[in-house]
Amino acid sequence: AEVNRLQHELQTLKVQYHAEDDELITVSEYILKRLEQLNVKSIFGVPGDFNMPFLDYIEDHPTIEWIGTCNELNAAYAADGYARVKEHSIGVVVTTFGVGELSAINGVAGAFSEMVPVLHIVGVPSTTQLKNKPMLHHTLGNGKFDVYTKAAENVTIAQAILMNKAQAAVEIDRILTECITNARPVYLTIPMDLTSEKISAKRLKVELSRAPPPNDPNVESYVLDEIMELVDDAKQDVVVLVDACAIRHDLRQEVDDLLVKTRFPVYAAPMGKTAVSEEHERYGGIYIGSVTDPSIKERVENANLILSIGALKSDFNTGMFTYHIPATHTIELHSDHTLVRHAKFPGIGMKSLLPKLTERLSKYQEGASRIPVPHYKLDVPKESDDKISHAYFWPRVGKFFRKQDIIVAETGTSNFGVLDVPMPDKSVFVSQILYGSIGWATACTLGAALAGRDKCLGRTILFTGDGSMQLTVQEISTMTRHKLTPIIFVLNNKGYNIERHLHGLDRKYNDIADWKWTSLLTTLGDMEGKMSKSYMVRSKSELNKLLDDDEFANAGKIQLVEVIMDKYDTPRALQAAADLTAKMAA
Ligand code: TPP
Repeated sequence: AEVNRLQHELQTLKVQYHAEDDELITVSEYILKRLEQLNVKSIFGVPGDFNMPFLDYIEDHPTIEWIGTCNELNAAYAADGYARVKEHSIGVVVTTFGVGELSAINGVAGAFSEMVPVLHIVGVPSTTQLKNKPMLHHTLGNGKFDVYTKAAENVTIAQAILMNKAQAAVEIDRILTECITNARPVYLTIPMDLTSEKISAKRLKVELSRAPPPNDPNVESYVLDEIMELVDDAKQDVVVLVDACAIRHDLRQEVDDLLVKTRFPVYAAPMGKTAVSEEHERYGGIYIGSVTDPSIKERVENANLILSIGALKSDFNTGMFTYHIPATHTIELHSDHTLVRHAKFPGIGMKSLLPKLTERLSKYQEGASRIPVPHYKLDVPKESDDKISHAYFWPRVGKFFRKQDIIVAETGTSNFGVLDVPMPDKSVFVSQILYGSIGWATACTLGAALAGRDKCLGRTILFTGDGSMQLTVQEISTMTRHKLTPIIFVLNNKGYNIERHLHGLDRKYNDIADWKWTSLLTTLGDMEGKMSKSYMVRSKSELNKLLDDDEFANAGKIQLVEVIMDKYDTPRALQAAADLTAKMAA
């Protein structure tokens, strides 16, 4: 808290130092200017009478585009997807008071859970109305105007409830700084009458700091010595395990440097997939505790020491908590603390610790290089029938992936199936393994594709189940409207396959209504049928023919592939996780 206060003071002093002129701008312009500095180019949401005065400013903005979605939940999911793919930026969702914000809250909660920086802006009644509390539309009719904010407090790390213009800039900067330094959602309400109020633009001259609080140098140096001692004892038999927070806290470069300078073997947890290039010569595959491919499992668990970077130890991310690695063999680097065996060092964050550690560890390079890391690959199996099984499908689509593809996978068989598939260098894997709200992936794809467009990445490829897609399917129309060209694979296995394997294999509640999937694109946006193409594949031969077709691979239009699969067939990793879940519950 003290460090934050000092940083805040420093920021204020810098502002005063730069305050040679005092240009006035509106509160709305101030917010948009900050978002521009954070490299935001798309804002998602749904209009409402309480937010439209602010939307005018977005619509008139030269570089930020308003992406109107079909509902607010999807807007929040899209903002989450945008932030994940864009990196060094944030996702922004704008909703209206009550009805809009409550719809978005599940999406914001997912961003909280998975540590994604999202700003949720809510247009609220005027400051006079907020004080007098008349029985306005969108209220509960009981005069309680703060209920929605109270709900938001549970899924955001900072809130700014603007009630006057005097503190507006300071408040906006405070929550945005929290958002970017902690990689978590924040909440901002703008009363209608404040949108056009004029405030000083002075603070904008200094960009917001992304730097985490500095480590105490004495403690940091002690931690480094402790780690070095353990690595010595381990005789350089060290394995690096990289996870979600290495991506969220912007450590890709630092991790790459560590691998170059030490040549330690590296593995990834599911949520850390593609944090390190899966084509890296020291990359050995995905580690998921007992769910891991046996040859990989042994190499990780037999190492003398594990250097874990950015771990997020949720059930599905750890193979239902089955890491067979004793704490005495583990060093864990986190954004705000370090664990050396059983000792915890609060306030020692990995962003500044890791580069120093890398320098000191580089002396092990020669020894570590001698530890072999078999290149992880997944062959397409030979199967006697022509049905598209999971065992066949995932390695086969793996061959279709290219450098810089963005690969989005939905909760369900997709999330588990795709884990085993090696992905090309510079590809980006996006999934919601901890929060697991179905429907997320489809709307996330909208944001991911827009961020991919900003960054000139490759194709956006979505894998989703028929059940999940029924929750958020409307957002396909927003993709078409903005000329985005994702490839959408819908796995049609007649319902909730993952749920069948967890409980109620043949229960009717795990069945869903059948849809004509191949008509969706022309119903949802591409009415003339010129901007999209849809396919159904029922057999291995049809699948292969499609995936080998250059026109399909480079279509430059939105495409949907309905993949017909067996109702009960499921990926290896999902079966293993389901078995462990059953054991845990017994
Ligand atoms: N509602 C939400 C919002 N999120 C959830 N995770 C669930 C319900 C419970 N749930 C988890 S997976 C799933 C359900 C209902 C079914 C997914 O089915 P589908 O998308 O068809 O994928 P499949 O496993 O068949 O590939």
